[in-house]
Parts: sequence; C-alpha cells; structure tokens
Amino acid sequence: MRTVDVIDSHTAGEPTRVVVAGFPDLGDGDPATRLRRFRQDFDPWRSAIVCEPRGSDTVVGALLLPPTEPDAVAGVIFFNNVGYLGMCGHGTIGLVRTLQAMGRLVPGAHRLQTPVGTVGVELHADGRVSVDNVESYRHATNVVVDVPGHGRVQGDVAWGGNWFFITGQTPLPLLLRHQRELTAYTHAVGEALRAAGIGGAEGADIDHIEINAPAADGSGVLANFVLCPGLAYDRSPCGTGTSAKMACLAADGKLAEGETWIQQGILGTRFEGRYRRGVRGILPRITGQAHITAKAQLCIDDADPFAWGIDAQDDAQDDASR
Ligand code: PYC
Repeated sequence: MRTVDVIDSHTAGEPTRVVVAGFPDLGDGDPATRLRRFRQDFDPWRSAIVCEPRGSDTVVGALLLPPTEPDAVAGVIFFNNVGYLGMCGHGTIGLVRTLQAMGRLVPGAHRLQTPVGTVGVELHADGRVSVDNVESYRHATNVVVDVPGHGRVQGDVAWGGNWFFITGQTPLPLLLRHQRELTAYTHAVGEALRAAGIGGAEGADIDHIEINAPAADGSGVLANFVLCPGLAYDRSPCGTGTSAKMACLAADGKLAEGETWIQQGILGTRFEGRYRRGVRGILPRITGQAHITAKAQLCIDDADPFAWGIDAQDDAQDDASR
C-alpha cells in the first residue's frame, strides 16, 4: 500500500490538493525539469491523486517541491484531471495558505518556483494572499471563429500563465444554474479554435476558454466563466484568466497601471487585480482568499481496480473491449 499525504483547500470555491509527502522522487532540477519526469514516468500518480474515486474533475493538484533557487520558499507543479498547468492562480493562493498551515511560511513576501517561472507571493496578516503572476500579454485581438450552433464568436487570445481565448459573447447570463450550457458553449468555442488552427504563441493550444461579461447580479463588475482543460469550469474567478483579461484591458487602454480590477467568478466570489507595466505586457498581482478543508492521507492499493484513478484519458476500456 502506497500512501500520499495531502492538504486540501479551496480558493474562492475552487479546490487545490497540495501533495506534501509520499510522491516518488523526481530527481534534481527546477520545476520545469521535474515536470518533464512527472509527465513521462509518473503520470498515473496524477490521476490517482486528483481523479475519481479520490478526487474529481474539479480538483487541481499541486506537487510541493524543494526549492532550487536560494530565495524561493518552495517549488510546485500544478496538475489536473487531464494533464499539467503552467501556472495556477487559485492553486498558488491555496498553496501559500497550506504552507502557512504547515508552519513553513509566515505573513510577508516570498518567492515560489513554477514550471513557467518564479512568482512572488505575499501572505497578508488577515490571511489573504497576493500572487505576482508571470508576465501576461495579449497575443491576438478580435479573433473571429465560427462555432457550430453558435455562429461567429469574437475574442482575444491572451497569456496569463496559461493560454486563454476571452470573449464577451455569452449565450446565457453568467449564473451557476447555467453552468451546463456555458460549459457546452465554451467547449464548442475551444474545439472551433482548434479546428481553425488558432493557437497561442508558436501554435500553443488554447486550453482555457473564458467568457467575461457583466455580472448577472447587477453589481456592475465583470464576471467570468472559465472552462479549464479537462472540461471542469473554474469555481474561482481564475487567477491566470484574470491576469490575461487585465492584459487585454491594459492593451486597450481601459485599465491603468496600479488601478484596482475586481474580477467576479461564476460563484460570485472575487479576486482583486492590479498590474505594473512589463516588457511585453503587464505584471499582474492577484489577491484572493483560500481556506483549508482537509489534511488527509490517500491510499493507493494495487488490489484496487481504481488504484490509479478513473482517468478520462485512459484507453484501458478501449483495450479491454477490443
Ligand atoms: O486560478 O489560474 C487559476 C486557475 C487555472 C485553472 C484553474 N484555476
């Protein structure tokens, strides 16, 4: 029986499961190097940790790593039900609260290594966490794509630590009760982008689709609905999605450096954003709140037919039915 120690939290409603012990040794190197080994040699651990029956499509995993830079407090690799994330805003906020719960971090400024670069984080005395995300920028403006069943959908392609297509067009108000329809629509947009060969820089897959439209509660702020790879929608306002949105607003001259941006998510929870100018785009700072929900030990028993998780990517069923 293998065991994995985890600490679960949620950030504005979106869960994070931090792996604190029991994961196989990924050898030396920074998070990008160790991510390559994780993907190549240990991918079943990903589904064992975040997929059913121990997790769900919504859980984002965060493998805690020893830092390799002298001023970093830790390294991290984010993963989900279908693969790996370059950066994760809500996950970073959850990780900082987890490190605090472990006694490894006190209020103040710290640095955290991710596969897409080192980010600054700040734990505030009231428990809120700010993330100084990677440089974010708009890659393409007013991209139009034909989406079967929905017509022409226009939006921007932007980087916020993950690739986003951000549109203001929504088939329904951004309310939780419409999540199935919003999921189907954003999924169709993503598929249409792929079919049209539209990607991010160097053809990168745009694996996050974001609707950003006035909140249906009449509060006057913008709300979002973000479909993540693996077809789970982000319960939080999405830190990387908020960064990408702010990069577009900054490029349009609609958000000034230092101005506060309130981003509401589909649950009505909010992140606060601000930015400084970067070289190519903006340097976003996202602030939000996370809460610890569990300290647990996962058991992986080889006698269990679902020891390694029920993985949507797994073709074992196809093999078995042949
Ligand atoms: O907060 O950046 C984020 C995020 C990405 C995917 C889920 N949450």
